[in-house]
Amino acid sequence: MIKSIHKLLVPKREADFHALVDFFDGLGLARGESWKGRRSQGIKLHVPEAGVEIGMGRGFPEADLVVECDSADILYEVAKHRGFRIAEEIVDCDWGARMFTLELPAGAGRLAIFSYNEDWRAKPQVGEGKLNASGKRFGIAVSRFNAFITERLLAGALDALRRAGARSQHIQVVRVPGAFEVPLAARTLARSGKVDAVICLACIIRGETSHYEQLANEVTRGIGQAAQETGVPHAYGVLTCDSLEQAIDRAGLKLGNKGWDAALSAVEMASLRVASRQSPVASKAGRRKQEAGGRRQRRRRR
Ligand code: INI
Repeated sequence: MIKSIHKLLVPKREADFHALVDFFDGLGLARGESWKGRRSQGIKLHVPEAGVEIGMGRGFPEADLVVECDSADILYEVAKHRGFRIAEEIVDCDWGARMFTLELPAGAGRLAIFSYNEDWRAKPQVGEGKLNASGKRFGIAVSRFNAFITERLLAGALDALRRAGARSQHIQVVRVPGAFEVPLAARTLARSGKVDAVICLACIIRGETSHYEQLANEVTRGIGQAAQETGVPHAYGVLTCDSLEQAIDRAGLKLGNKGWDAALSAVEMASLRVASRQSPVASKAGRRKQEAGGRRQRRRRR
């Protein structure tokens, strides 16, 4: 499973390093994992979607990186305001977009920025979350039973959250004895008003219990009910396997990591903000805290 793709920029001077970080930060990319060691330092700056585009023919921008945004005109103003070097002025493209080009700091190449015109694609009104966790808070309820597996699920979930831009201090982990206790811990996290989504991690193995079906059904039902009743998204990262080998495969080896997958679902659902702020059962205190948190965030963004 491929997890990410990044354009690598390695300037020689520290000043250029900071200039590049400030540049992408200024364009609104989310700061992700960073490190500073003896030999090197680095930081990842994320966008909700990335990939490789292969094209041939005419009409492509001459750039080392291409960014699609909601409004190229707004970013153009931002770029001018910040004194970024404009290589090509903003123009209408014959493929239904507005586009301009910037010189990257430190001679690191060129960046083309474009947005499609409103009427170019008849878009249906699709509500869809983004894989951007910056500013979002997460709760993780994880079972200690089969810790050999669940700790791998937890590591996968934390890795996914950090890569999506969540900050460590915005992630609260609660450990419980077994899968059966996960729904209650998840519901408690959801009702605290301190999280935008909850991730539930556990591992139930058929060979280890005669009441496998009942346990799996109850845990699934309990997590679903906690989500419905609190209005806070709950991601299901519970492995139900026939054997330990199957569990190992789904916890980071051959078949990916279910903790990672659940965390990304939580990020997407958190960004959808599904009615979690109008939960009918969330405690009054929790609601007040959530509302105050929302006001603080809005003030910070302005
Ligand atoms: N808990 C698990 O998380 N996985 C299992 O496979 C499991 N088995 O096999 O029984 C399990 N049992 C413990 C259960 O979740 C509760 O913690 C326990 O019954 C106390 O309430």
